[in-house]
Amino acid sequence: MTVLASLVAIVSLCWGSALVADQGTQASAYARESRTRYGETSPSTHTVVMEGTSFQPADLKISVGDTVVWVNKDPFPHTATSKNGEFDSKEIAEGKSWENTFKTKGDFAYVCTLHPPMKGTLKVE
Ligand SMILES: [Cu+2]
Repeated sequence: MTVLASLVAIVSLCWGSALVADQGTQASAYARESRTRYGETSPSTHTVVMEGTSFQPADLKISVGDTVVWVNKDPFPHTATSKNGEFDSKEIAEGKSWENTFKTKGDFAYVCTLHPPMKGTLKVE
């Protein structure tokens, strides 16, 4: 083998391993991206506005792990109190909010204990 041939052999060996390493990096980067894009969706936060003595939206569907924030825009207090005792905001003063993260599935009917006709439903699935 000539010196030149050896050099070429060495260079192509290095080149080859560099290419393999690069492909590996790209593959793991792609895997990371795929997980983010196609895997379990990250928890989200939903807002229910309390205004005009009503919940808006009155009916809400969320996923397990999501958070709901009740925001009181009325000039008097409200509550978000589930009928089965799963959650209770207690009084949310004017301009204040209360949030809860839901970790179990279920259908929850809730009311404002201060204004019983003020009703909502929350579906956690
Ligand atoms: Cu109320």
